[in-house]
Amino acid sequence: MNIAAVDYDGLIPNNVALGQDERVKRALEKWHPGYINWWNDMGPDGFQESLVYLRTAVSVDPKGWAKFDYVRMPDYRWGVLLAPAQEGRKIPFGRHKGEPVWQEVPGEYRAMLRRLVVIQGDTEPASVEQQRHLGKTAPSLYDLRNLFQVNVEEGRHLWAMVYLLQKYFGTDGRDEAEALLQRRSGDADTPRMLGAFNEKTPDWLSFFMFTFFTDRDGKMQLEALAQSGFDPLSRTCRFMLTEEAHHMFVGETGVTRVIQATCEAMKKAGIEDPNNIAEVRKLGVIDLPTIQKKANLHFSLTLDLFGNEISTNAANAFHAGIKGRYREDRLKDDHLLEGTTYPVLRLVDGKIQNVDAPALSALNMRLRDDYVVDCNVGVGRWNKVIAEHGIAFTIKLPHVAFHRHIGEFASIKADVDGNMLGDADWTKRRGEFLPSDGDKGFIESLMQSQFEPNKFASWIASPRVGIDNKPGDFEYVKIA
Ligand code: BYC
Repeated sequence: MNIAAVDYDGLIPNNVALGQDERVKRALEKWHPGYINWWNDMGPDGFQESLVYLRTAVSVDPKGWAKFDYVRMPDYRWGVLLAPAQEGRKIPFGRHKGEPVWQEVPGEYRAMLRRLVVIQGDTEPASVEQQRHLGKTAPSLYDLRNLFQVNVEEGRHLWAMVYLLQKYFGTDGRDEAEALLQRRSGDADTPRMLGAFNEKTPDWLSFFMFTFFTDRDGKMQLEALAQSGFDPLSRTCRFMLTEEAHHMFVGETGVTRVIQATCEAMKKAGIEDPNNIAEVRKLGVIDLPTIQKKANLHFSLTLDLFGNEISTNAANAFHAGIKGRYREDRLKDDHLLEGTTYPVLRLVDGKIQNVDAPALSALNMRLRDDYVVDCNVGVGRWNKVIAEHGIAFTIKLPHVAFHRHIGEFASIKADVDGNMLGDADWTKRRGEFLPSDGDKGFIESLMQSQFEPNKFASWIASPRVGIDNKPGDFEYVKIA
């Protein structure tokens, strides 16, 4: 079969020859109604009958894998798509380095693999749940469409993980697939597994920050899993990364456009001081210090997703050949990491200090460091826009010890520069670093829908180009 082409004949589009795999096909068909019920209950609120100009994967050929058309979201063809197999691929790291990749789950690593697949799977529906109320306050039809594109693709990523569970993990996999539809973001009794996925996404600036920062964690984790010696996981993640790129585009350009609207309005009104918050807000745009606070919040929440600084889980997963480093295949070392060290920021004698730790135990940190580098590239592009307007303000990522709930720094309070604060100081100064109730209230007051083609809310600039090269007045969503 031609792996690049996707079979659209059955209920579940796929390029994994589901038609010849009766057991898995039946299992997925049985899971399908529960998924659609979940989508109808927890997916975008109020737009299920609207026609949305969405891309759907029709191939896994990197040169042309998607087609665009109007679709009602519940009719979106969620499918199972794996990147093509690389012939002769070998396990790239760990104790099995150089052995042929596994096509079945090795018994000894079953529990570890299942846990990773379940955690990855859990984040996908969680983000859809977090974003379900945003449609009603979209700043434009263009943005509304992008939100829904992200949502349907996160739904597809859930399918990707559920396929792995159903195909390779027997009864346990089936139970885990069910549980993925039962947990709910923010629910007191059955929350999603990782902290950041139980937070609210209350407004569009949060959505853009989330897709910039948290989807980028998704990219890093998927890149690490794409290196896996378990080939079906690697191929699944490789194709997910193709879709993920658009999500980060939505985040990066979204925040850029917010910054641009602010800078343009300030220039027009002759306001030079970015800290003149009251005057800037009167212009119907979001002041730069508040944008900084939102970045502080979403960056710090996302850092928690990298787990503990020193992690036996991470060491075991690497040693086993299950989860690699960011772009492991491009790194030039022995890919075993035994006896080597990696510098990790830790809390030693009450001070934040760099300590050399065994490289295997420090893998979460290595991935987090790569993540911070990647974030800074995007932040640099935001700052370029501010500089082009001649405004003296620079957005900075806060220190990694700031506002943490997982790992070394969960036990302390620190400011955005990494200076430790006592509880009283923290309480007093919290509003300097993180959005205050007043900031939240102001942002909320701006969140009014703008559903006329080619019109944008005051607080966000129009995009440079349309999706699928459509002209500015294109009706990206036909609201029903
Ligand atoms: N919240 O040894 P440690 C995405 C737990 S985003 C709650 O450091 P490890 C997306 C941990 O589970 C990417 N608990 O853990 C983005 C463990 O508990 P148990 C999602 C946490 O395994 C936007 C214990 O603490 N994918 O795709 O080294 C939209 C010890 O911790 C947290 C993945 O994350 C936390 N934040 O690292 C849509 C990839 N952190 O098992 C989608 C798969 C740690 O001892 N996951 N704990 O009871 C992993 O690779 C790892 O499990 C983690 C944690 C990086 C999450």
